[in-house]
Amino acid sequence: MNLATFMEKITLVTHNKGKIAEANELAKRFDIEFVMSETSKKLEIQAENLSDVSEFAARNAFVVERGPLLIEDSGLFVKSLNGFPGVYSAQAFAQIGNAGILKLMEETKDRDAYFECALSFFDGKTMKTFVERVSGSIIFEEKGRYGFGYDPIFSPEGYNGKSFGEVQIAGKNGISHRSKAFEAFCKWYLDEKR
Ligand code: ITT
Repeated sequence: MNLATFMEKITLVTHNKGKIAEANELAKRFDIEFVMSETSKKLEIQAENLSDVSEFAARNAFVVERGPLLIEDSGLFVKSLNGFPGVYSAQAFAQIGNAGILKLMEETKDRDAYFECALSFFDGKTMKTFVERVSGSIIFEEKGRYGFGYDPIFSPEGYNGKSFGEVQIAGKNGISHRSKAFEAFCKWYLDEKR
């Protein structure tokens, strides 16, 4: 007899394998698996907040996917930089990277920052977006070999200066912006299906 649990598969349109890994580690307890789309691309518009970016991208990807999908847009918001890189996080990471952010903050005492995640589900009719944050600070040097993006320079509240780059996926998922958004999505989705 096959006792394998039935896993619900949902398309996540992203090119970022780190996002898929974090989302799947979290979603396994809901018997949900996120599958990277091979057919569509996330089209990112320039907007003032992450949810506008993710909702636009979700509608756009649906034209190709023709089925239920998720898009996730995240960003790092640094208080002393007036919220930069924020909605420009992907471009800033590509252009100046973690070293560039640290350089911009060399003389800065106020290190407050947060990560935000906007996760949008769209099935052609229903658009549902979950926005979550994790607060913390920008440390003074890159630390750790786990995670991706800005993880080596961000220390969440209560971590005593340890960066997200120094913890494995399960640890980051205990408090991250992404895990909170995906958890809220999984609960909502399973509830909707009942
Ligand atoms: P997709 O757009 O294909 O989903 P991406 O990596 O470009 O992948 P975002 O636009 O959402 O994703 O992310 C903007 C930037 O913020 C990008 O450079 C990410 O590496 C970084 N980022 C997002 N979430 C992060 C996290 O949890 N930890 C560290 N950096 C993160």
